[in-house]
Amino acid sequence: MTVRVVIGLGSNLGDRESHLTAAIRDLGRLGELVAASAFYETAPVGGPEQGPYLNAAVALDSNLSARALLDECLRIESTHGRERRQRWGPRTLDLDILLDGNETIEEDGLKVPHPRLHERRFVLEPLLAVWPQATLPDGTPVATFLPAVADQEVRELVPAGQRALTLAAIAFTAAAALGLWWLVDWLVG
Ligand code: A4P
Ligand code: MG
Repeated sequence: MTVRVVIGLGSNLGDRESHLTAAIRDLGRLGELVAASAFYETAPVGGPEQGPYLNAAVALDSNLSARALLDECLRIESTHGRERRQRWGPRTLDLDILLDGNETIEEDGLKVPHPRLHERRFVLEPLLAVWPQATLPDGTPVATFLPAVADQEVRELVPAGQRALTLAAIAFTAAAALGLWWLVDWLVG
């Protein structure tokens, strides 16, 4: 049976953007990629002193079991040189199954929904970007958790292409305004 799955991605070691971009491509092979969020620059939560993270999320429609998805996530992490030295320590790539349809799983080494999902803005923002209507298995809308974590530092990154377009639009508007002003000045004068 195909269900909607959300996987959270995080990286704060090496070329963070490349790790996330490649991992999104790999995750897309585990089902039908419904949506991928923007990247978010986020302050580390918990663990030792470490650099800022890039976080993101993808929504997939997949017929893989949660256990098979976890195995795939661990495999993808290891292709990105993921090492486990300390809990919540810096990592090249972390993939967490946040939601798996309406399933609740409490097994050894696999807990879904992700147990800390509701207390982390770096998880909630990208999750809601790919699935605004997401709910926990008990029906609670995920969006209801956001206000309580509003003080955590999370900044959505504008993709380079979009930034270039915005700058070009500003430059064009300024040039047009200047041209108009010059024309009016010339006509009146
Ligand atoms: N595991 C159990 N449930 C799941 C699940 N739903 N998805 C098991 C994925 N894995 C799950 O994870 C340890 C084990 O959790 C896995 O082997 C799997 O069997 P890990 O990735 O080795 O260790 P970890 O990530 O250090 O531990 P944990 O408790 O999963 O940490 P979190 O909760 O993922 O937090 N700050 C920012 N800004 N951004 C971050 O991405 N990430 C963390 C890690 C801390 N602070 C952060 C971020
Ligand atoms: Mg993890």
